[in-house]
Amino acid sequence: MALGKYNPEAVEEKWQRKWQESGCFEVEAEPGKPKYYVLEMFPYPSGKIHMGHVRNYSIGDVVARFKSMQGFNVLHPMGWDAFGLPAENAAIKHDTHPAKWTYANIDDMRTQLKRLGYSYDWRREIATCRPEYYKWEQQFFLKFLEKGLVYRKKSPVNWCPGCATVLANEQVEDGLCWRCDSEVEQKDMEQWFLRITDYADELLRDLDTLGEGWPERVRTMQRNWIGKSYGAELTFQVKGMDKTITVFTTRPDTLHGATFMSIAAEHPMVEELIAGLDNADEIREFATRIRNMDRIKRGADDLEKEGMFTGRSCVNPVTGEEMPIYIANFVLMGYGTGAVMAVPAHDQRDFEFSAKYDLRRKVVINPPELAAKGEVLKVEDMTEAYTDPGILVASGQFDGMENEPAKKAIVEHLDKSGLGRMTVNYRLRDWNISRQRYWGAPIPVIYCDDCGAVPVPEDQLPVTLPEDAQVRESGSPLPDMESFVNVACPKCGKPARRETDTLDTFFESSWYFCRYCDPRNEEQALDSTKLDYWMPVDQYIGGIEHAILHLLYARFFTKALRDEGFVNNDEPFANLLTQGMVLKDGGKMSKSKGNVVDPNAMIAEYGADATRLFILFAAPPIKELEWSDQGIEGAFRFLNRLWRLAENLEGKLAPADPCAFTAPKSDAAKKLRFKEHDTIRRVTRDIRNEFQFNTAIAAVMELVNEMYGVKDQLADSEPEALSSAMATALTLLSPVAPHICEELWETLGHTQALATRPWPEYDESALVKDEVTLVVQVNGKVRGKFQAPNNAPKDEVEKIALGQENVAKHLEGKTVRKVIVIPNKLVNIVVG
Ligand code: ANZ
Ligand code: ZN
Repeated sequence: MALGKYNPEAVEEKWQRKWQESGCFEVEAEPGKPKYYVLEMFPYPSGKIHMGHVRNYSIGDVVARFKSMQGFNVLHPMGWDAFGLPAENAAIKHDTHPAKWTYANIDDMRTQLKRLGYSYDWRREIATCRPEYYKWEQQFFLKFLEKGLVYRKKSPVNWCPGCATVLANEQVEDGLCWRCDSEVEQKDMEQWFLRITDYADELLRDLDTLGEGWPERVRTMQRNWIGKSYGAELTFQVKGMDKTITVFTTRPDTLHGATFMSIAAEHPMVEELIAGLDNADEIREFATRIRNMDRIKRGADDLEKEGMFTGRSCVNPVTGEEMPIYIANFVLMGYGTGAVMAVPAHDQRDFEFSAKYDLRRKVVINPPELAAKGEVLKVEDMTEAYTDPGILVASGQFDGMENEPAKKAIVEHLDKSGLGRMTVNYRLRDWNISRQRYWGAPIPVIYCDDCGAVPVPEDQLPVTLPEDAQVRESGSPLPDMESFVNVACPKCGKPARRETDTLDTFFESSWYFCRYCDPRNEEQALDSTKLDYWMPVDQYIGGIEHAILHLLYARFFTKALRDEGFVNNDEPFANLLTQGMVLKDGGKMSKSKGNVVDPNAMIAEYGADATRLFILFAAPPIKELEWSDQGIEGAFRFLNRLWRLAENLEGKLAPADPCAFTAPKSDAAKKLRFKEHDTIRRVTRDIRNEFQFNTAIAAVMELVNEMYGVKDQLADSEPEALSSAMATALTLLSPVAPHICEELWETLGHTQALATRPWPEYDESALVKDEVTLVVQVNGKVRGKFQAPNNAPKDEVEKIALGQENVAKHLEGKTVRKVIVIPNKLVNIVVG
């Protein structure tokens, strides 16, 4: 069979069909056989794959193929994160149904992914918008509800007027909707929440156990998001009222310096405090304006501080001094208690606020360097708050204490009168899972006038999303769909109404990796035997943009499912790789910039192998990757070069195993054999070491070059050397460019597909060189180089070194005092 011209399309189509027919990527749990679960974050079925997808899935595919060749039972599934707003918006725009739009996109994208030759077990494909999938998360919802992990409450929510829906805090970016960039408003609504805060401590603690497997950057982001602070709650009496205000502070040591009080515009006591004031209306207006301000902006350091006096004061419990109560724009409800004791000398925000409203400052923490000189920091000298540690002053019985131990001492002192206690506070909020949208999983609850919110009985699941809905701009059609809404109360049988909110789509992506272990199970959500075998995911791969949202929810969900007895793992993802972005001309690819490279066009022109090769060769996976047209052409040229090499040697090569060649005769064969084994060593090491595919590929390219260099010499005399090297090159390159490697492998005469072959192992002894190069120095300066037999005796090496022409010149008229030989490396001659 003559090879002919390299035609990627034909080769790729052929092998994709063969892999599919042989089912070589279909796996089952095999207790006793080591497993490896590699997963790429599943895509939203937008309809078109982009370069980010190609990068993500190509990285995952090399890992999967590499591990499989290393003998692991590899689970490598793919599916669709199919619910969500874009489908609804697209359906509105194109006057179609979100389901139709979504399923058509899934079909398109599946075809595109298959065209790239990824080693997925396609039998396990899932789409989260199918009732067979979301049925189970409705079941989880009910279990969580029963346990109190899901609850309903009225609360200010982020409302996006553009999408007409509530957004989670994580979906608000710089005060704008993450999807449509509308300004997000605050609104009070009844919502369903998941008590992720119950797991705050565990989520924080386990970040340490994830250790090396997770990028430090991601762990830090999660740590900050959870935001644990140790502090205290202190209670203040309101003057002239039978009321108190409690604050959360991380600095109880500064209590003696608290000269006023700042409360949030949403604080429940605002009305009571201002009742009867002449300017009450003005204050109300101010509070409303602040409430509608974006929360992120309100929390930003550079916010222009603004406030209004409420007309009331409270009393500092340790100094007895009056503290006027202000409404302040930077104090947020929902963090701590929504009230802050203001210490303008030691908190920068309070400092700025006091400057604006001319409020008293009082120094209570003295800088150690002043204390050492017997001086005290003066308020007049301050241009900003002093926030560093120091010694307490003007603090009564606590004077002279260091501020750290003073925290506890002051809280204990207040505790005696019930006015203070140590607490821990988290920045993390409970997860709002209600969405007022159509294209999502229905929340399985029914509202009855008599019985309240009644869970849908489990045997009535799934609550199926009605398919006959007409989506519209003005929000979800569900509330107006009588056939969906009107239902009998499961408890008392009276007419009742269904919940019309759907679940946040992050609910689906929080457990899909579990479902892949047993995706077609109709009896139960998760089969523990299969789960115990496959979980956790050994290598998870996706974008850094999911560092907080998805990854935190998935970790939480795994723990919640564990506590319900569904899962036996504490963490879902043992190792995480966040791949870098694909850039063009230094910027992110985007439609508006017109710099989008369409992978389908690349595949059509150069083939899937060249596209994969380029994207893996251009940069290490975690780094940004700059798209370059020359780059993909280069990748294509290399594959052609490989192809031509095989063509050149057609008829000369035998179907050898990698490293089959062991007894070289000529120098050329010796060198080639060394290169062959050294390439295995390098490629294996580079893939193991943080998946450095770029250098691994470079090593294979060198091997191919070496073969070109010696092929004419060896083709007739020692063709076994070439057969062996060729087998190795193809095997090592096959995870990256699988189709062409399979094809050439087959033309060598092999009958077993490369994809199912073992990863080659190099022979240490093949890496021992017969000859080594030594450097000669005279008094530390390099004066020559020479070849010597490997591990030659010292005196022999010394003799050759001294005999070197250039060396001899530098020894003339001098006495050799000492010769130092570092075996196989260096000879240093010391002369005087
Ligand atoms: C008095 C004080 C004195 C404070 C001082 C700081 C320095 P972290 O570390 O982020 O937890 N605070 C409390 N609740 C707040 C709210 N709802 N909105 C805005 N600020 C709030 O921050 C805790 C500190 O942030 C608390 O400690 C409180 O100010 C403020 F020299 O209390 B501190
Ligand atoms: Zn009822």
